[in-house]
Amino acid sequence: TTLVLATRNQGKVVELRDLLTAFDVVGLESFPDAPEVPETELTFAGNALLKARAIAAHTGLTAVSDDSGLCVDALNGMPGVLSARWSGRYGTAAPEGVDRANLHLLLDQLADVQDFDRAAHFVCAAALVHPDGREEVFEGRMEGRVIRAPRGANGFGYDPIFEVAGQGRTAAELAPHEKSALSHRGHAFRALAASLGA
Ligand code: ITT
Repeated sequence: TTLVLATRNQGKVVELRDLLTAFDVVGLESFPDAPEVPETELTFAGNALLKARAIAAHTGLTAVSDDSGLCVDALNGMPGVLSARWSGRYGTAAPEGVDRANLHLLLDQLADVQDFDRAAHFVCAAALVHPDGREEVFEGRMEGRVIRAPRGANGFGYDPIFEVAGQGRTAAELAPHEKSALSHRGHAFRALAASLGA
């Protein structure tokens, strides 16, 4: 099966290629005219479906997408589906700069939040849309807490400030295979791969 990765986030692409080795995977760089899809839904699953449907329709191939984010208990689940757009920088600067701005905004917002109240979890919705219109969504989740200063150089996005439950290390301190074994994205995409018989 050929799968088109309906994402422009390079941090995701690296992890997804590793999770989908059983398939022939092509990236959006092969489709320069692919549409930008506004994320107008209020749920991870809704946004993931919007992205995969648009790319399946454009390419005529089976598309997979990832909508993900960090939900912080002390912020009533925010930034959640707004995780990429939280700082208002999205699309206006290089992705690493946007990630850094988002991460520091979150640290600022949690500055007065006590250690015991810093629980958070990542969510990933993995959508699978076939050109004939069949579609499915798989969700995965990873528990942890937001620490006070970044640690670690791996991964992307909020990884350096997210200490993974039971690990004593941030997601950015895990090796890539360790992160995938535990992560929201790993759980969601292993289920997606299994549904395709991998
Ligand atoms: P596409 O829509 O093109 O896939 P995007 O970057 O816009 O890319 P999202 O809307 O799903 O993707 O935003 C995901 C946000 O959640 C973004 O700010 C990420 O940095 C963050 N995020 C998701 N998974 C993460 C992970 O495993 N580690 C750290 N941050 C993560």
